[in-house]
Amino acid sequence: MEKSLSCQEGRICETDNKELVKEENEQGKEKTKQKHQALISSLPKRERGDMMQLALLQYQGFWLGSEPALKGILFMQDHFKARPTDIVLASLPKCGTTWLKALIFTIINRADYDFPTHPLLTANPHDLVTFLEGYLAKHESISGLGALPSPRLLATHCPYTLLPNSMINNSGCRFVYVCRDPKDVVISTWHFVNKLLTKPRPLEDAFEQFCEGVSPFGPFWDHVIGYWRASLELPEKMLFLKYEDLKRDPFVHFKRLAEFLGQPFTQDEENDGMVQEIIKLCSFENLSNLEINKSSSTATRSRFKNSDFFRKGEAGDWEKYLTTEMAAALDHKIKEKLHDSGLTFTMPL
Ligand code: PAP
Repeated sequence: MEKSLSCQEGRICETDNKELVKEENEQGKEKTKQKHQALISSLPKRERGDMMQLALLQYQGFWLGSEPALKGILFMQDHFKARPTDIVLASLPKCGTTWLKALIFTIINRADYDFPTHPLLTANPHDLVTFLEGYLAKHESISGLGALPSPRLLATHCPYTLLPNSMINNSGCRFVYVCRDPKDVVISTWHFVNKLLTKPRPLEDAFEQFCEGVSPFGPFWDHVIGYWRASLELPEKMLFLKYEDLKRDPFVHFKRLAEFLGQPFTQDEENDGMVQEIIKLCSFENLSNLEINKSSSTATRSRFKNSDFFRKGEAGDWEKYLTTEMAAALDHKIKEKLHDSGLTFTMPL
């Protein structure tokens, strides 16, 4: 079965035209731009290695990953209107975003695509799911989002407390949040950022900053705790997942995910091996070996190559990089920060 992918690329859709009227006129846009620019230049900044564009900006307690990300979030707060059918994947960078984009896309569209001709075989997961703040920073307009047919699958790194009201108060709009052992997040982020630097950054520097709370969209603990608490308060609105759980037992957790998304696997689908097929299609081994993900960069993310989103795909790779003391220090910090929340990251692998 075939379905046009252009829906994710901003084709105008008549049924949603009413959302387009919320756009500002040119004069209003210019004013907003100036307001955002003034705000951005007043914010505390922290560098990460020798590339200025990678500097983090502190806004309302969070270190937002780059100036465009902040612009996108500000634009989202001012203009984004959630629909009751929206599905939003939220995460900190390097916690499993690429994997979950592939998975959720596959689960919710499984009636439309066959495995041998599946879109994931020829498109990177990031090109199948709209990254909200990236899209808004680039387009400075919500009309492309208004053009997406429902249910929209969107992604964000935005901290919970900075989300637009319409996402929080909209009873239908659902969130899937994925997080990961912070020790693996440090290592994964360090490798990723080094790809852009002319001189690799000492791991000790990156580690210290992370422990200080200065990491993209961090502090790590404040980001996870915002979504964790929301998942406890509103379990039907927020599904909180851990990368390590998905790695350990994909069958159980993919079924949970499908149920949460309102599309549980039927007994026939299970008997036909549908869950296993999805596990295989979205696996690190499969996706990272596809031609599309081996090297090519895309128009939407020219700074990074598709292959940059696939490194090891393992839980516990930090052991090869962090000393016992470093690991213990970060574990201690996380325990201290999360102590009364019920959330832990000491999971058996
Ligand atoms: P992003 O937020 O920048 O999109 P994200 O996808 O969250 O990054 O994280 C990338 C990590 O997920 C990488 O981890 P590593 O550096 O420890 O290897 C990447 O390898 C891993 N990853 C990507 N795709 C998959 C997958 N299909 N299954 C498991 N892990 C994956």
